[in-house]
Amino acid sequence: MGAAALDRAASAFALDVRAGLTRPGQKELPSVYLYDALGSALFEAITLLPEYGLTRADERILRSHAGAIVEQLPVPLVVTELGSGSGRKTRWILEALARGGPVTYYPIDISAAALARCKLELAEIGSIGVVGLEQPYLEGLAEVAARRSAGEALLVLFLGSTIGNFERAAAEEFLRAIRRSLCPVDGLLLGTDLVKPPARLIAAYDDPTGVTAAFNLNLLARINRELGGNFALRHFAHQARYDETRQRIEMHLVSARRQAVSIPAAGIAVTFEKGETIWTEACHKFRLGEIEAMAARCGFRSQAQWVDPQWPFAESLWIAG
Ligand code: AVJ
Repeated sequence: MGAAALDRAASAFALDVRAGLTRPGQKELPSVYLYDALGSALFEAITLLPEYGLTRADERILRSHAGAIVEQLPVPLVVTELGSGSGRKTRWILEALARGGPVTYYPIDISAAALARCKLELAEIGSIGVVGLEQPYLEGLAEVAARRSAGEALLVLFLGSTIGNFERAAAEEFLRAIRRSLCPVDGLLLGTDLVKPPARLIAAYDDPTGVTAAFNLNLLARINRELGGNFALRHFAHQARYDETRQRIEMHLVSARRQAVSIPAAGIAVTFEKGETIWTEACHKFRLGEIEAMAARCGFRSQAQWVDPQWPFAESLWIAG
């Protein structure tokens, strides 16, 4: 990132922190800011926790069904992914496609570091060209759609249940925006975590080793590092709640006491009551029928669905129809 872009990004963070912590009622911070370098490393550690089965389920489905998934799509096919992740899950799809000839893969991510790691991970697979796009998802997708040549179909990957971080209405708005970049015959492979017993979900988001707690608290540490804040991390505690009506996990940071915090670069001083929380993330869970209905409302045809038996998670292939 150039100096100007860096300033812009830093001030967007400052503005969002300011807006989220000064709003009346529930204080909140956008979950995208959980993923700085340390937060991303902590999330990678989360994916190894025995209690957090989501990422392994996602990868198991892709590994076992990559052939069947790519068979549903026309060739030649260009693949793009919203969020490059580590490239580990995607390799199964790319390898299946590469058996039929050279493939171009466009990971889209706002993190240059994530794109670099993804390139490295996929480097040794022959006949796959990796072109990283350091852009927000929809801008990157528009770019990929513009670059592909006539006669090439596009497969968009949106894995890991990242869609679950959006409020339900915003999720559909986002899926409709994806649809607008696509042509009929293009596909969207959407990963969604499914509803499961609350105790299992709580264990996944409040693990006994405290990795998820560290992931959550790192957001306050990031505010201290980047915005000069003076959060005392010891006086906040990680909390995972399950909201049955909204079918979602919510992560909060609970203030252990009445306290004041100042964040100079955001131009604010904030007070917290004892027990007051900052809401940091929502992870929506889905039912199978709900996913099909969502496809229809967003301008897609639900073509096929694969579910992991060990950890209820669905991979859905939608066709822009
Ligand atoms: C990366 C958004 C899929 O919602 O499960 C993991 C993030 N937060 N543990 C999820 C997360 C706490 C994760 N996603």
